[in-house]
Amino acid sequence: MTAIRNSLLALIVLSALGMQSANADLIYDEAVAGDLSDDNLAPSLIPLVEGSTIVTGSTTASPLDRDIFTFTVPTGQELVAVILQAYIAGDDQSFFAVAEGATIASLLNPAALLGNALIGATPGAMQGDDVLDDLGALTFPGSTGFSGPLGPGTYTFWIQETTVGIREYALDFQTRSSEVPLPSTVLLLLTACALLRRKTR
Ligand SMILES: [Ca+2]
Ligand SMILES: [Ca+2]
Repeated sequence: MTAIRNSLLALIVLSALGMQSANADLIYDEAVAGDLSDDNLAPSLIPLVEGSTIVTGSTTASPLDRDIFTFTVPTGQELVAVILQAYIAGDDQSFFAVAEGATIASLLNPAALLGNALIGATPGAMQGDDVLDDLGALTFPGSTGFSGPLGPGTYTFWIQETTVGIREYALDFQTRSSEVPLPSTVLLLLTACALLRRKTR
């Protein structure tokens, strides 16, 4: 009976830890981890966590500093929002784009992009707004376009200031599980607790 009780306790602890990690934030800060790649064929690799993955950095047109990074949305998850958490730029805006895959084949051909937008200055794409829908709606024609969340797969993002000055940004990439709803986890915990109570009587 002790073995069963220990197993159930381990199950409860592991489930609780799993719930905690699902809510943890991950932050990639250029000030700590270094400038994000300028190379569309060799983007920086960002580890993605379920919940919030925050990428913060800066971009300038001169000297040129474009920031290009890639991550994979795992099976069973989806990217539901990209919040422009911070944007310090006065009244200007920056170019933001996404491509499918671990590279962007061309920075000159919009057909290489899944989505593109100018973010930071127009209603709905300002600080505090979700800009994922703006990417899908396309500021510049010629890219694929999309609507709704982005499903499992590898994506490469590109943010770049194209006029004078430095643009400081923080983007919150929000993912959630598309397969295991929270009530199932709660149900598992309740079942484990009920079994434990019965076994210890
Ligand atoms: Ca940068
Ligand atoms: Ca860069």
